[in-house]
Amino acid sequence: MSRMEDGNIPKLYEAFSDSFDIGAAVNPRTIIQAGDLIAKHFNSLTAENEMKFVSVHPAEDTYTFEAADKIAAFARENNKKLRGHTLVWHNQTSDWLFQEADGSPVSREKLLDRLKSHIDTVVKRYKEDIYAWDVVNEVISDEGSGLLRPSKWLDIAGPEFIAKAFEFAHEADPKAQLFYNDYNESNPLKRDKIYQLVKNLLEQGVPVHGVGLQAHWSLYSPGLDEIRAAIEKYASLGLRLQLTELDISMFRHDDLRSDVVSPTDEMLELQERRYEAVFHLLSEYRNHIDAVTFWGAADDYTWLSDFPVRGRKNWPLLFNESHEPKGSFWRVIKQTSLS
Ligand code: HXH
Repeated sequence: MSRMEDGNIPKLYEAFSDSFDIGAAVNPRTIIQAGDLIAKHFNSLTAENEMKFVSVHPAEDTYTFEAADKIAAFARENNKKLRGHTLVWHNQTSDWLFQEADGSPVSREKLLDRLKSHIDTVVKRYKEDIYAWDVVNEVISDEGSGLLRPSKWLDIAGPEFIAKAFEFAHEADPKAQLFYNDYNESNPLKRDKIYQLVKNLLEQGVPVHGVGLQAHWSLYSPGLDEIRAAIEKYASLGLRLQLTELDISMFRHDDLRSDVVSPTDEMLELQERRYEAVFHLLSEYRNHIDAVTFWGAADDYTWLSDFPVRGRKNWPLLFNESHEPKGSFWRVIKQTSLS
């Protein structure tokens, strides 16, 4: 794509300015390698990994904010909104948090004290930058009738760690919008459990303001009817909704082939149709949805090129490996007045 041609490409976020913000997950490499693309097309950013517990708080007395600060500075310099991701999670969380110096488990009280201190430090640091936090990520179990996923959080603190996290975050920044965030959010069984959790929190007066639908989808699932039903169910709680980590994988979740080295024409065409249908649906629910954030910017770097098959490329985003708009980009733009 030459610089001249770039002038004819509408800015993605401007095309959706009547509907919702358009975000991208970024990291210190992508803000350099794809900085122009990110600055042009997205008006909201999320740090892919750099604000997670293990990244900012590797030891009890050590906070490491360099990478997160770079992302916050990039957002500030380019007038982008910033979402915080994530305060409480069972992954990418430092082991020290759950242990005494001798390796024995900490008491409930100590774990909750540490949680408060972590949330206070991180949320206050980015108070001027971050308008919304994913406070609790992925605590619902995928299968079976049990509500909460087994975790050290649950073992040590009991289910109240969830409400506590929202309360601590609200105390640290009363203006921040606080989200519960999860994947498989459109699966009916998990959807109903997420709904139940958030409803219980609201009934207890816990400060939860939104549900984040991660939206790690594929060409094949979930169905549009399931996405619609999930949006309606979460919206019925009176909360704001965001798609927080959207990507559309070329592979079914149980497709573990490792010999596909470039997207086939069929994959690209199915993806175009899927993105068009998804954004058509999202536009219909724009009164409930405040932001749609992609989990990446362009296909040259996506976490899906390592998950679930290490080293297998995937092409889940709207811009190709050369940062050019894909057919899917134009189908998404087609939903808007800028087409
Ligand atoms: C997200 N998890 C995280 O929120 C984000 O922080 C990270 O950068 C990328 C993705 C999504 C996810 C959840 C579970 C998972 C893989 C990805 O693993 C399983 C998925 C299905 C069934 C079992 C495990």
